[in-house]
Amino acid sequence: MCLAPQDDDIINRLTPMPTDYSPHPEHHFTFGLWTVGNVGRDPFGDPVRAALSPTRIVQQLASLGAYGVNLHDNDLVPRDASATDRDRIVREFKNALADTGMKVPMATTNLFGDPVFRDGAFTSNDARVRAYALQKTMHSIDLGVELGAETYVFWGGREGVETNAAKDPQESIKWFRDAINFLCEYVRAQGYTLKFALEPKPNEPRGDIFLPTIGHMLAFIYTLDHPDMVGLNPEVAHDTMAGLDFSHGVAQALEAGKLFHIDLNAQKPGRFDQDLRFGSEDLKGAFFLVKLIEDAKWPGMRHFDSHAYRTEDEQGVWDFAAGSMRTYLILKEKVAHFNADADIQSLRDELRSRGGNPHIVPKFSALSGRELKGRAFDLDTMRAQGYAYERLDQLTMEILLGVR
Ligand code: GCO
Ligand code: MN
Ligand code: MN
Repeated sequence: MCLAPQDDDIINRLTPMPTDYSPHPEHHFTFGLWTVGNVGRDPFGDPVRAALSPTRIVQQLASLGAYGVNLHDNDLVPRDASATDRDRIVREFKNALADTGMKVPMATTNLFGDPVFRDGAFTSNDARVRAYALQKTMHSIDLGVELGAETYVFWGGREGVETNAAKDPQESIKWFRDAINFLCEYVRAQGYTLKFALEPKPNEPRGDIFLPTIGHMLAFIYTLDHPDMVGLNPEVAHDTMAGLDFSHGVAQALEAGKLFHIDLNAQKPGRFDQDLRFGSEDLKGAFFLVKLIEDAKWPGMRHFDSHAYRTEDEQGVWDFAAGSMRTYLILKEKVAHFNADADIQSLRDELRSRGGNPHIVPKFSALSGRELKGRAFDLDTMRAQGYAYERLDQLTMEILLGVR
């Protein structure tokens, strides 16, 4: 087959497609207060932007078409706020939510900023720190539920080591398990319907973080007392930092019914945690991620855990936010093109029907085992045949490049 377009294709291409990439609440786009609120501090430099108030963030994101905002306890209520201050801040924030219709679908705890967590929270060597981390998380869960959160994220950025002389890694896993079990019981005792989403990351800020990948976390979940309450919050950048194919990890979580939340951003491999705008690196990876999520009709939140370049002023922050959602919607449209592309689909159909009956390897029985042992294969033909993946990938690239 050649790549020359048919007449119909040329006509289709000349007819402008109705394109509307404007985000709306039903797209379920969310941002963290800490993401658009990022002031551009880095290990080498001071903040470059003024802090934005949570109410301003809510109003701006609502006007851009987002569904909601997510938060750490201390993104909203400062660490040293009095009880009266806390109530006032929460009241004002709730008013902004009510005025705009914005939701808070996810909440989480800051278990990394306070120097008390320098050796971790649930896995600190100091038992008092482990207890304080539980206390802080219980209060933060109450806040999240008060704001309507249905998912509660655990990102253990400080749960790790720089030197393996510091901790017994088996004991650390047990401490982490004890903490999650304790908090599951707390949620049940309060009568909350909250689900937990664990977020793996291989390193940064710790030299090495425990439970570093989706696979590690998934295996860990099944050792918990209430595995049904606990799933995953995977993040593009984190698996990319580990050199893994993110969409494969997400697929495994989806297939297990454990994709409870997702952190979308972009990242160059082999770098520090960049938190780049979704789709701005590895466009093909972003495309196959959107394809996976959209084809599965996954109902969850499309959460952007990323921030504007440090070069930006406030306008750049809103450009970043609008761009994140727009890129997702453009890729969603590309997915529809891919799924409707006759050449691509016929190649895929041919691949899937190759070898005849897809159940050619039956469930084991004494009979099927005996039959398979005796079957003759035409190995020469099977060895000689190519898979046309070059052509398939080129067609995919041409969709992404906008010429198909
Ligand atoms: C990171 C993490 C965090 C978490 C956040 C919510 O690399 O810093 O991705 O942004 O997602 O703390 O739990
Ligand atoms: Mn991250
Ligand atoms: Mn994250």
